[in-house]
Amino acid sequence: LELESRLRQALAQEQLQLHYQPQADIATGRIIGAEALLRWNDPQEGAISPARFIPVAESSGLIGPLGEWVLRQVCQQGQRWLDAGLPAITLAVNVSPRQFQLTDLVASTRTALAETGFPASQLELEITESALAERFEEVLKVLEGLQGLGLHLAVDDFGTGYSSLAHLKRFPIDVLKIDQSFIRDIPHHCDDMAISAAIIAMGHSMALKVLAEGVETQEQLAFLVERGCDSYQGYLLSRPLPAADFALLLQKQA
Ligand code: G
Ligand code: G
Ligand code: MN
Ligand code: NA
Repeated sequence: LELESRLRQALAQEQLQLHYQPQADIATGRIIGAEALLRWNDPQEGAISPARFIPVAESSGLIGPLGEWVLRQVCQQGQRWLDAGLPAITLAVNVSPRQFQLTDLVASTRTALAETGFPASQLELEITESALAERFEEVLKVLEGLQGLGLHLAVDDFGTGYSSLAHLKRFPIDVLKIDQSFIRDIPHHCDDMAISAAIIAMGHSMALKVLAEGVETQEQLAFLVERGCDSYQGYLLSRPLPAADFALLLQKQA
């Protein structure tokens, strides 16, 4: 079967899983959130990366129901953790630009929150910077609708997408996520250090929080601490974890 039909089946038969990558406060080192990342274990092929199947889902339109499934799963999981007495943290969900066009993102998010009881204030949607570069008025309307639900908005892969600062200023954004490509070569690349420092300073001057992605070494973390970055995620802290493992980690620090 083609990838698209297999993905359709996997979604229907609940063969998709979400893993959770911890995000920590830079000053205290405490876990304050997690990014939900899709995992697909195909019976024949083994693990298939979202980098491969998300584009297929986007071009086939399957991203609509798939995106709704992810939102609902994450809200349900988050509410279960709250019910189990785990500390309140933010759960971040990746949103594809196609979900803006194909679905009523505001309505499906409102439904996921209402049906699971998960507090909107603990949900964060990640929009890639490139998605913000197109159809300004349409995107603005959706983001304002999402903000009206009380959730948070993060710009994913920031620094790679050519969004204009004039536009960025008008979007109701809470967090910039520095793309991992700028973190990878710290402290060996002066340009990357300059870019990362500039993003932190710019974000703060716009009253945004800044999170660094892809942090793998103590040196990278030390640089980010020195520059006043707010939070980070990456293999140094933890890889994306199955839900049960993430819950154990969260419980340990409670
Ligand atoms: O987890 P990994 O690094 O393999 O993810 C690869 C890419 O797939 C990343 O760009 C990530 O944002 C994207 N991705 C992972 N999970 C989801 C999801 O639930 N929805 C969307 N739209 N993209 C996702
Ligand atoms: O595009 P987005 O930022 O959503 O993608 C996140 C991707 O980055 C996920 O696939 C995740 O598995 C991966 N990732 C997370 N932390 C690290 C890291 O420290 N190093 C590398 N190379 N990849 C990471
Ligand atoms: Mn992301
Ligand atoms: Na990213």
